[in-house]
Amino acid sequence: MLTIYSDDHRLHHGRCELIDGQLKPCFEMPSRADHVLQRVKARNLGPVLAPDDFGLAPVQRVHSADYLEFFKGAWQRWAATGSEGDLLPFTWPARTLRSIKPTSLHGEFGYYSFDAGAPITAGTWQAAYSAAQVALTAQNAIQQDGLPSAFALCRPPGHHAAGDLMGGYCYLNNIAIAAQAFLDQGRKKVAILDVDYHHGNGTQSIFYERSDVLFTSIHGDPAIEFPFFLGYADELGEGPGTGYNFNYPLPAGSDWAAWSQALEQACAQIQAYDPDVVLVSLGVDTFKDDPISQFKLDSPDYLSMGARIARLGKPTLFVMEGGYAVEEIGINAVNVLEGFETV
Ligand code: Q9C
Ligand code: ZN
Repeated sequence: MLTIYSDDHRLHHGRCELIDGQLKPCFEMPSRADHVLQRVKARNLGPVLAPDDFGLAPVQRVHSADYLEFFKGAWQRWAATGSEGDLLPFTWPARTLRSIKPTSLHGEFGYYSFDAGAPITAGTWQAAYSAAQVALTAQNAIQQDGLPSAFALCRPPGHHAAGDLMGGYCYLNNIAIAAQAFLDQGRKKVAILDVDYHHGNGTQSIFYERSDVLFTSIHGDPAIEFPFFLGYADELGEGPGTGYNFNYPLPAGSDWAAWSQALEQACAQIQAYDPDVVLVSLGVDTFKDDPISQFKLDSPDYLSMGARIARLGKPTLFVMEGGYAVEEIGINAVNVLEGFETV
């Protein structure tokens, strides 16, 4: 399988996040991508190529112009104040407040984010831009070159980012950008399968009112898990999108036996939809030793996951999302890809 990868991910390295009342080093760190790349090479998965540059137009198909302008310029505005720490938001337009856009940097950041988990550093824009290009290059390999599958080794991840919101370590929604590119290039129906431990709230919201993108997600029950405010089973889409959104929230402690049952249901929905292509939000934070998650998948389970996805029989684009057990992230992610290729 072809892998697309850019060293630019290294330009994004947040210092710390607030977790359990303490500031701890960011779980979403550069070594994550390094371990995945290392494993891709160790297993001879296939060629590794740098991304092409498709520019901002395909990114603008998913994210609003004002959001992109804010994100692109935020670090310069912050640096101009003489500040050296990461730029972090800390006030949001929650209930009883107005969803208006203030003019100050921190006001605007609150407007364009939903949590404090997406720090902006000097290189965050460039890293996120390149990650989107990684996804677009892998998409192009399937769409233009006719490859049956490809792996976009994106970092930072993307599935929590909505059209004009960052959060949950995500800035640009790489998989949504790739999905939209398929549609813009003539595909009629695409299905997204989100297997990250966390609900892909950004991806869901981007396509919630549309029938040309089927969104399915298996994740920790948002009643007890981030992102808390989206990802419930009764979210089925709206308007023309009604019946094209399926969430499978699972309890803490879910193992492969429980998880794979939800996968069967998601695959049945995808099969019934009969998409032209399948895109997989490949998070491996479902792993039993993940430091911020509560599922119990083991490394061999990821081979089975890949094999099941392959049996859908569709061109498939894998897009890297979460996974914070850094030592095992490469084994687990590449197991999905190798399991896919055994079918
Ligand atoms: N108590 C992705 O996997 N906060 N994002 C975790 C844990 C945010 C995860 C707090 C988790 C975001 C792409
Ligand atoms: Zn996750």
